[in-house]
Amino acid sequence: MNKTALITGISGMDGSHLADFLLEKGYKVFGMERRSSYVNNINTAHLEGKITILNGDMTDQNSLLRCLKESKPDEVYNLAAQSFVGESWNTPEYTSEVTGLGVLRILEAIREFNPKIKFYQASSSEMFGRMVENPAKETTPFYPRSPYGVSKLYGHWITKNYRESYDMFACSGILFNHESERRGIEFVTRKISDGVARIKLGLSNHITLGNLEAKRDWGYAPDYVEAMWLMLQQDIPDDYVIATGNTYSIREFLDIAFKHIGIDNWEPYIKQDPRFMRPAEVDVLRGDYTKALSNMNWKPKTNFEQLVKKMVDHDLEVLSK
Ligand code: NAP
Ligand code: G4F
Repeated sequence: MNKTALITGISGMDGSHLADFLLEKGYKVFGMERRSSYVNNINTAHLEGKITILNGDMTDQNSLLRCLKESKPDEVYNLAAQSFVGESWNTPEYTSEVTGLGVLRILEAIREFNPKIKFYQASSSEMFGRMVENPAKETTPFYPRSPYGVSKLYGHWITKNYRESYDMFACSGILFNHESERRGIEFVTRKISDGVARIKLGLSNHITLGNLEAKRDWGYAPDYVEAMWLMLQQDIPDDYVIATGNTYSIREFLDIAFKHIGIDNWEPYIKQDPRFMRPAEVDVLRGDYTKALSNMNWKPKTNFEQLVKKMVDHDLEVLSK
């Protein structure tokens, strides 16, 4: 019989890619989104009629229980979060409520409704922060550097705690940065691909950024949602690092993006603004996905250059229209 999945954060980048992936697998998909006066369906318009949308909020316990009752899922993927690291210094309490305590709320709802439901938690490489070990693996000690990273750490440990306390099938994917054409415009990769496309089309003459030296282990989101699903198909619930094993700076991202539109000397197009600098920076991230490869046969399919070009090409196409 076909399985049913409930995805929180359906309107986000990962939520929409995961829905595409699960529909291909024959799942019945429910997506939870929060209701507001403004409909954010930019990533989900193509899913209309294919999935069922439920309204709920990570800060509202009863709404989570209701979403479970209405969807009766076999698997829950908790992707909802205040996911923007920079914003987490402006709204640390709210970020903790949604990104940290929200995980506890949904675990409690599952425990009450049906503890047999398999649960995926979207943990983050931001939990490694200062990177005590490079590359980081599942056993590397955590050292978060933002209210977001600290909130994710709570979500990570409470997921492990519910697994151990109540024998629940609860897994955390410690995902390193992953991007796609559906990435939110505030994140540095999409800001660059959009900015570069605007420059190419004569719609702008600069991009304003913060720290160009930071390095990230960037993968492609559609590759990464497969890993989320694989974790819930294993015999034993466990936590996995999902990464590419490579790290590149913002400068290197800019270099490929600008060269792709025929500009070699891109520095004059960049303005730097302290508004985009962070009170505490994560200088470098790099992950070791050996465990995911050995246990689940997962590996990334898209390399850095392909990722950058896909994003720029997409923004060129969208803006040209
Ligand atoms: P995203 O595009 O920012 O999506 C976040 C989703 O959470 C959006 O659908 C958002 O809905 C929803 N949300 C926010 N606050 C909510 C609330 N109070 N109640 C219900 N829903 C709420 O993030 P993403 O990049 O797809 O990432 C998915 C998850 O993976 C997040 O938990 C993120 O922290 C984590 N993660 C991401 C990466 C990465 O590199 N992308 C790496 C590691 C971990 P609205 O549309 O209403 O705002
Ligand atoms: O694109 P970012 O905002 O992503 P960040 O902080 O790495 O967080 C993303 O990845 C995490 C996984 O490691 C996720 F958990 C999280 O939810 C999110 O998806 O910033 C990347 C780097 C930072 O070092 C930042 O300081 O880019 C630098 N940066 C430089 N200029 C900028 C800018 N970041 C943003 N957002 N905007 C800029 O103008």
